[in-house]
Amino acid sequence: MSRPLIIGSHSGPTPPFPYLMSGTVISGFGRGSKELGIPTANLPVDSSLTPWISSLPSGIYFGWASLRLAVSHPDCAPAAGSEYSVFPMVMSVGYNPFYKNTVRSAEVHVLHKFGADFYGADMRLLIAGFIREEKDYAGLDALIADINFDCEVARQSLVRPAWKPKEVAEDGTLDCSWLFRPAEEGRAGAK
Ligand code: ADP
Ligand code: RBF
Ligand code: MG
Repeated sequence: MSRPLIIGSHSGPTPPFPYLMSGTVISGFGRGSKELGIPTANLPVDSSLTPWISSLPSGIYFGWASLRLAVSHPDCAPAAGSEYSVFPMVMSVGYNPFYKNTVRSAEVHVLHKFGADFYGADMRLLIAGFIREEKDYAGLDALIADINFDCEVARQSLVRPAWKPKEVAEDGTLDCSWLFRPAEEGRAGAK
């Protein structure tokens, strides 16, 4: 079934978006997603850290990921005056019906080819929009094809000016200052 490549209004995210989430990158299910070409950085699903997470519908989302990478990390390229490097992302929240998980997970595929892992890094997310519900599939190839399509949706949707992360929001641009803020101020204002 065909679905749209571009999601959301040309004037930017609309309520209830954006959602802001943060956490430390933890180990996931260890299913070898990396070998499939789709590594996912997992965040704890913890309602004491992210109060709204239990009411967020399960599904596939897109937006921006901000990573506080060690200075020695090959991809450490922080924005001016910030410790955080910002990349587009796609994200799955839920029970992965294809794998029938019993625990709800939040996992982020960052749209960047990394030279090294970043387990333990502080990650902030700006979830800008909803792509689709989670699905079950007849086989792994169909799941991978759908995820690759999600990546293209994220790229094409986020390249529009009103969806790009600007440290200081200009007229009509998305306020993403939270993605760049110093570590100790990160939680203030998180929705
Ligand atoms: P796990 O089951 O532990 O989550 P994955 O196979 O999903 O293992 O790999 C996830 C790890 O791969 C991340 O925690 C991160 O350190 C690393 N990684 C490398 N490139 C990416 C990327 N583009 N997006 C997300 N994680 C990546
Ligand atoms: N798992 C599912 O069971 N159904 C899905 O529809 C689904 N969609 C995903 C979309 C994206 C963008 C990402 C990053 C993951 C998705 N997953 C889904 C989770 C996937 O099964 C998990 O990352 C596996 O570990 C990949 O092998
Ligand atoms: Mg993972």
